[in-house]
Parts: sequence; structure tokens; C-alpha cells
Amino acid sequence: MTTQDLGWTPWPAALATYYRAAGYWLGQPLSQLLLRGAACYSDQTALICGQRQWSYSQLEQAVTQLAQGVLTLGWQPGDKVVIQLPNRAEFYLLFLALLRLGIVPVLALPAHRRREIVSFCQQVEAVAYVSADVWQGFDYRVLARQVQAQCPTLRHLLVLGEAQELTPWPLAGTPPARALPAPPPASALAFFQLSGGTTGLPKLIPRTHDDYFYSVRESARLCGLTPEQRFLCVLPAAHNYPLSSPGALGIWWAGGCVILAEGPEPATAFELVARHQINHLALVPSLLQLWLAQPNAEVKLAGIRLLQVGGAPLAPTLAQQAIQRLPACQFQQVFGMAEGLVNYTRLGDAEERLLHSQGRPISPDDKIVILDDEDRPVPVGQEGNLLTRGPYTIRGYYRAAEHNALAFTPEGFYRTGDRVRLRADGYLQVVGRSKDQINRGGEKIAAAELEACLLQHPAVAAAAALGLPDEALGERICACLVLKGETPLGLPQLRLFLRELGLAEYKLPDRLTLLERLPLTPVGKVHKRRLLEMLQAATMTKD
Ligand code: J2J
Repeated sequence: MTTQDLGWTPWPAALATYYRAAGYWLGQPLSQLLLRGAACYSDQTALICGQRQWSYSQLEQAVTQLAQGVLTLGWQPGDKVVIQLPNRAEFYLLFLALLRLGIVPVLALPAHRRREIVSFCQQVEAVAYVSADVWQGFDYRVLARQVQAQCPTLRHLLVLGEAQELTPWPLAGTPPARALPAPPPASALAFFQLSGGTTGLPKLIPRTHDDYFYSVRESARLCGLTPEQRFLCVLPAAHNYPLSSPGALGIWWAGGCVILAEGPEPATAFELVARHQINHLALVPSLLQLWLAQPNAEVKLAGIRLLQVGGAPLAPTLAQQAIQRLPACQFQQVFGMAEGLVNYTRLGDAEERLLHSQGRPISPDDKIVILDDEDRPVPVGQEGNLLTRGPYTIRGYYRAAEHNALAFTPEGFYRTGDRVRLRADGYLQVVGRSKDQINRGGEKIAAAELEACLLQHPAVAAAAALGLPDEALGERICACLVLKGETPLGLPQLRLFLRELGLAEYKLPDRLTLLERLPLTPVGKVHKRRLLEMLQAATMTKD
């Protein structure tokens, strides 16, 4: 099939052959992870969620049973299903059941709202949307009905918990214990991750069994995971980082145990750390800062043996604090992206590297190119734009030919939008970004998406969204608006408007600045750098 039929871009045949020959791609579907787990670690605990727990063989059985239940719904291999679940065991069960059947999940985050979910469902022509009933005060059943009204391909709205008139899950009755069809080929599309995005609507990232499995196995190996691993998942479980770097899947490859936390609030997380003898954490820098600021943090976290930090720039001073206050713990920086490439500092690296670099790639065949703005290579040590291709980095977003022509080179290199420096020791240092994205405590917001929403407000003539440096979150979102008339517009009103448009809460502006006009570049685009300087100068004079 051609790229156009598939909607996604497979690796060129010669490279695929090479990745297989090199042993990166084993030709095994991701469901193999569970079979292997049940065979190698059968009675060991694989998963804990609240009061419930599953051994490896119970997890495998639960996934098989759920897959049998899913078959009764009539979903076919290749069908797409958008799943949006909080950090509960059912997320993993459904994800793994769908992978086993070759049904392709889209991994939405609990924070997404109508605008995002509709876009995902429409982009993939989803046959179903799966959500919780109510979580953190938000009723996903209301969302499900709104989504259905805009997505005629949806045949089922599955609800975990109280389903009202929608389809309840767990599915009624015991499914027939019939044999499952053969698993999908490992070269097939396995699932969709979500891009942090730089465009008006979020892009979907097609990951195959072969490529994802490789990144998981290698991550588990180079992070030194063992069956003793007790990993507390505090970030949204669907996110690429806690799923695969090495995340829950890496833990299951190694025979360890995943413990789910519903959220990252320190009080509840610390309680789980103590109760379950957690020894492995994956955090974003803003959480690390918050957690270390808690009373007796070093006592409460004394059992941690592997502390990973990634997803956003980490200040060396904060890294140093973590290293000093948790001396029994291996500290690791992780610089990854849902599109593929993941870099880790290595266990045993000297402190200078742990503080001042974001690691090096997983694979010897992750090709790294650092180019200036005219696409010319920069010398080692100099800052430039990071491009990459390799055995687990996508070659194109889903059904996005126009955008792909910009985001990928003709040779298949992905333009990450990150500004980096390659050190003489082969490690990367992230120094900034060229993409128009805001990184708010590890959550990514495409400025263009927010701006498109801001412009829908009837009072707004021009809009720009910026990330302002912030002590706690790294960046906060500032909306800079030029209004059409004299009618005033306040931040609460603006946030309400955006919420009603169906935009996720984490994308709503933290600050609003009204201006007479926006500074423009010679070609008439908003001059974001100048705008940022103006805002910072204004804040300083206010202070
Ligand atoms: C600076 N910026 C970073 C870091 C990511 C592992 C870890 C993280 C992600 C992730 C992931 C950074 N320092 N250490 O998928 O598997 C910024 C970069 C990058 C973007 C990707 C994983 N680690 N970033 O964060 O798809 O700008 O993946 O391009 O959410 O986050 O974001 P995302």
C-alpha cells in the first residue's frame, strides 16, 4: 500500500531491512510483551491500582478476556478507537487488548476537551471513543455526546463506570472464551501518540509495533531496569514518557511492577511511595521542584533508586539539588519526543554530564544532524536546529502531507524544532527551541492552535500566544491581544470563552496583555521575540 492509502509513511524498504538485520526490529507485535511477561514472571506483581493488583499472568488473562469482549463489539483490525482514561488500570488493559487485536488506539490525555477529541476522532475516522464517567469534577459523558454529534463514524461511546445511556464498560456478561485472531504484523501501525504540535490542530503520530518495541526494550536495558523495579506512574499514563521511556512498558519488559497514581500531588504520591516501596520515578522538572520543596522530601524519597527527569528544560541547580539530597539515587535526564528520538544520560555518567547535558540517543542508528537556519551543518559545539531519523522516529504525521513537507526533509529527517548543541563527548544539550510552542510544566501548547482559538473571539482583532518564563512551571502562557473596539476583555472572560470552545484547560492563558498593535517582522508575521522582550521589559518596570 502507498503512503497515501495508509495515511502514514513507512520507512523506506532498504532501511527497514537494515533495522531488522541490525536486530532493532524483531518482527514481534507489542502484545508479545505480555506473553513474555506471563511466561517469565508469572506470579510476580505487574500492576497495582488502588486496592487492586495483577500478577503478570493475571494481567495477560485480563487483557485476553477484554480482547474477547471487544470482539463482541464488532471492531475490526485497523479500526481506530480514541481512548481517554485517567491513570487507572483499565487504561493499560484496554490499550494492550486493542494492540493484541490490531485495533489502533489514539492515546488522548484526560485533560483534552471537545476541540481536541473531535479533531482526533475526525482525523482517524474513529469507530469508538472510550472515556471515564466523571473524573476530577469533569463529566466525560457530556463530552462523549458532544463528540458524537460531530463525528458520524463513531459507533460506540464506551464509558468506564456509570454509563447512563451510553455503552457501559466493563462490558455486560462474560465474553465467549473464543480464540483470538492472529496478532497484527509487527510492521503495522500499532497506535497513535499525540504531537505537542506547532499547527492549528494537534497532529497524530503513527507508531508501529516494531519501532516502539525497540525503543521500550532498549530504554529498559540502558536504564538498568530489573524485576526489582517499582515504578510509580504519576504523569498521565498515555504520555510517551511514562509509557515508554522506559515507562510502564519498559517495566513490564524487565519484570518490575507499575503502581498507578491518579495524579502528581505530593501528598498522595508520597503516601504511595511509602506504601508500595517505590524505587523508580519519572518526573518533569516542575514536579521535581514541587516535590523537593515538601517538608522532609529527602526522607520521604530516600527509597528512590532511579530518578528520571525530562519533558522540559531542567535547571542545573535543580538537578544538583536532587543529586545532593537523594544520594542513594541514580539521577537521569531524559530528552525525548512522542515522534520518536529519546536521549538519556547514562547510569554512572559523571555529575557534569548529569547537570549540563540531556543525554545521548538510545540507538547507534539514531542519526543526529544539527543545522543552521539555512540547513547548513554547524560545527560540533555550536548551537543549531536538531534533525533526526532512526529506527523509532516517525517519517511523517498521519494524513498531513502538507505539514510533513515542512516537518521532514526529503531524506526523511524529522525537524524536531529543538535548538541544541552537540558536545564533544557526543551528548546533546538543549538550549532552546525554534518551534512556536509553549512548554508549560512539560505540557506542550502549539501557539498557532491557541491563537486560532483566540481569534474566534468576536472582540479580538489580532492575537499572539507566548510562553513567559516562570519559576514554578518553566513557562506560563501569555495571550497578547489587540481588541477591535473599546469593549474591555478580562482574563476570566477570555478563559471562559476558550473553555466553551472546547480547548483543554492546560492550554488556557495564564495572563492577558492588551496592546495597541503587535510588533511585526519585515514579512508581516508577529515578531514573537520582540514581543517577549516588550513584555519582560514591562514586567521589570512594574516590579
Ligand atoms: C528540554 N526539553 C525537553 C528535556 C522533552 C521522554 C521524555 C520526554 C518526552 C516528551 C517523551 C526535554 N529538556 N529533557 O516523549 O519519551 C521538549 C522538547 C521536545 C518536546 C517533546 C519521552 N524533554 N523536551 O516530552 O512529545 O522540546 O515528549 O521536542 O511531549 O519536549 O515533547 P513530548
